[in-house]
Amino acid sequence: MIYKRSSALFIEAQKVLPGGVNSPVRAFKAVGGDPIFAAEAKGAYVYDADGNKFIEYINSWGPMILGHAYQPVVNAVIDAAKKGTSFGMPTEIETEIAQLAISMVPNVDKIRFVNSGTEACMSAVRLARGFTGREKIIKFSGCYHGHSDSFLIQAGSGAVTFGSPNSPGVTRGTAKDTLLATFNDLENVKEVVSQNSGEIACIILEPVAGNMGCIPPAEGFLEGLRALCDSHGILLVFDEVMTGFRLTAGGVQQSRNCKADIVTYGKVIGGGLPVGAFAARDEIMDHLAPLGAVYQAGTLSGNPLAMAAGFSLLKALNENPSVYDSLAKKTAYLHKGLSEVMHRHSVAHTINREGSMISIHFSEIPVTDFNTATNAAKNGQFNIFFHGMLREGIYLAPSAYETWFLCDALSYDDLDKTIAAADSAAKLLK
Ligand code: HOZ
Repeated sequence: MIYKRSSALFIEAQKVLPGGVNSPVRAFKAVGGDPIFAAEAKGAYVYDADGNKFIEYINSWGPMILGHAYQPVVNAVIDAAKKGTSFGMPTEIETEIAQLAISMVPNVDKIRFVNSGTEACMSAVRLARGFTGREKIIKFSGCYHGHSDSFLIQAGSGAVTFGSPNSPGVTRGTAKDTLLATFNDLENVKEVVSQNSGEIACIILEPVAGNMGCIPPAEGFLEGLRALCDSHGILLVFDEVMTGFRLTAGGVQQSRNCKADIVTYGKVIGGGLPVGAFAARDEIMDHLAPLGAVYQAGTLSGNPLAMAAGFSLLKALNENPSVYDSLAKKTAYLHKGLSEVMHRHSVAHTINREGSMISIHFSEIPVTDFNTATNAAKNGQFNIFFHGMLREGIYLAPSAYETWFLCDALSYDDLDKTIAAADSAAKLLK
């Protein structure tokens, strides 16, 4: 493939944007080479600035669950834009999407819309602190909750990809209130809780981790956290920015039958426009301004274009719940195909999958937490595989720490092409 135009665009971009991008992972620094500039996308395919076509598994890092440029979403955005792009006043569509979202998700009474997953998680923690009157939080190494200061401690995603899981700029004062625990290790969490008895406002986690590759929770882990929180007056916060409305309509709360106290959303809930949200029962949400004293606000929160996009995507999912089954079957098919390829070429690997999220770690030992994910990422195999796949027209997220997201626009023929591409790429691996 020729990337002449993308390379030229990257040269220009670097003069005016730090690293040529507005979000670090996109820069390809982790995998080497120049980033590919997207020009347009439809369904399961993205077309770059040089006209190359890719079957892709980023799907805007999650939102495009029904594929790119999904017609009802496009129509909703156009219709909304014609009526005005932002008012800074309440609009009817905000209540409509809130009613719909709440009806799809278990255990929440009210929802507040913001502009990103980062904002949602940042606000959820403030709410947890305001509600409990406590200051410390527990997060898990390798979980990523956006880039607000409290979370850039052993963070996954781009933060670890670029070697700054603990970012400079985060003050010691902030860092000391974030306690770290090991994902899937309940005993470790219990220890942290007992060492900080009465001081912890919340435990926040991605209940299916997606920022150290895909790592599902071990049997009993979420239930154990729930019980621990209940016995210590701690709020359990599920960051469902990736998993919400994706794994099932009700997210991990529904699929794993485990209730959280506050849930954060992003990605699918915005239909590909900048939307985040956090939701909880009335007794918690009513602490939020203007009802309560915990402050949170935003000029573009509940933006009519973003709400229209999110509403039409949620509506489509709500009206056709079989899409989750279809996605899970496609993901299982891909899993099987990839696994056969890796075995055929004797490549040490672990594939983790949950619903329509999947990732491959080039490790022969199970990948269950940040340490095992990091050990797998270190061997450089992913980068070779990534470029091998790209050459075959398959666009994966450019980091060993990111999850692949499937969209339902993918056909079985696309999946077969992906498996065939993996067969070629696996030949390059040691
Ligand atoms: N941190 C995001 C993935 N987990 C990357 C977002 C982007 O670059 O668009």
